[in-house]
Amino acid sequence: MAPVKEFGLLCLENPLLERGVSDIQAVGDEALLKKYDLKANDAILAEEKHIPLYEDLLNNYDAKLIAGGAAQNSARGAQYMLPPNSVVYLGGAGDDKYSAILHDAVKAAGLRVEYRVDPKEKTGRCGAIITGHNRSLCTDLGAANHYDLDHLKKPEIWKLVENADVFYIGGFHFTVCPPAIMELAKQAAQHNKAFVLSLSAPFILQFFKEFVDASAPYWDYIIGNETEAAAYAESHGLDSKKPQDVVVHLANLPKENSKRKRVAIVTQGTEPTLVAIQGEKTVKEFPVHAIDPKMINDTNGAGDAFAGGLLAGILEGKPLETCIDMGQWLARLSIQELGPSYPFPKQAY
Ligand code: 26A
Repeated sequence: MAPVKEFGLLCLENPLLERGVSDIQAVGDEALLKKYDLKANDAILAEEKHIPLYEDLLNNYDAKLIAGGAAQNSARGAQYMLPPNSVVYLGGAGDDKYSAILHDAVKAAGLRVEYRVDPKEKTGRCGAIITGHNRSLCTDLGAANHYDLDHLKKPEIWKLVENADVFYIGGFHFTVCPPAIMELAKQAAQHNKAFVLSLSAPFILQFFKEFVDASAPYWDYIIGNETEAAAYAESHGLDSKKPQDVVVHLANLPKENSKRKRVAIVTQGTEPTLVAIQGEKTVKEFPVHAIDPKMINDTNGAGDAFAGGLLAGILEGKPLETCIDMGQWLARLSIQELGPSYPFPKQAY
């Protein structure tokens, strides 16, 4: 097999530093959800009332600081499975001690980041409250919300774009800079590169539908979980919300680059992953890599890890079945760690 091209995978989204508390103090966590009016299983943007949460987590709940941001988790995951210098990640960060922590974390993971550094805004924050298998994520984007097209078009960044063969966009970026997403989408279609998008969260499909739809013709791979598939069906008025039907619908939406058949993937927690290919009626099912529930530490970021493994396979030009399996392998590793991370010393696929 041909060696993997340096920085062949380019990812874009919102770098965040996570403050995570998990189950250890189950009662405390329930109370915390109530205090800030958060659902046990959700991912939302912070409102005014949520802002004190971040200090509260650090001061009163012994929260751990963890590198986060969904696509940055996937980028670290893909790099985990690939030769050194395979992945580069773009997003907006501040010039503060929190961005320094992020830099250290990604350096340890071997991930190259090119942040747009905002001199005034704080690095983005995410409160992660884990109760059982639920995770409540509350994000204050800060500097991540200021990513812009100017950064993407800087000659040294654009060179990275032109060099890459695979683009991965976390759907959470639809809240930030749709023009940057579209720029990468068009670059992919023009040069027959792979454009991979994750739907990220139900609220993206509710409130950012027009941007999602504008990018749809460019999707070569579209990834979502069962709740995102249902949210897509709801916001688009589909007859069926069954993931088996939604995945076929997604695969067969109109497509710009006819040289690649679209692949749509819907994960369903411990249930089999569903895969539909454009033009094919049958939905393929791939069982997850089973794990003893006692071994599960934290399912936050399982979907990000899945995307990371899948992306590593796509970049290496592996068959689709292998790409899916690589995603499930990495997800299984990640849920045994605290937060969206991967075990060291490294394990080999
Ligand atoms: C714009 N929003 C809400 C977000 C996020 C986010 N990453 C980017 N943008 N909200 C939560 N996350 C990340 O999702 C991961 C789990 O899938 C969290 O940082 C968490 O690591």
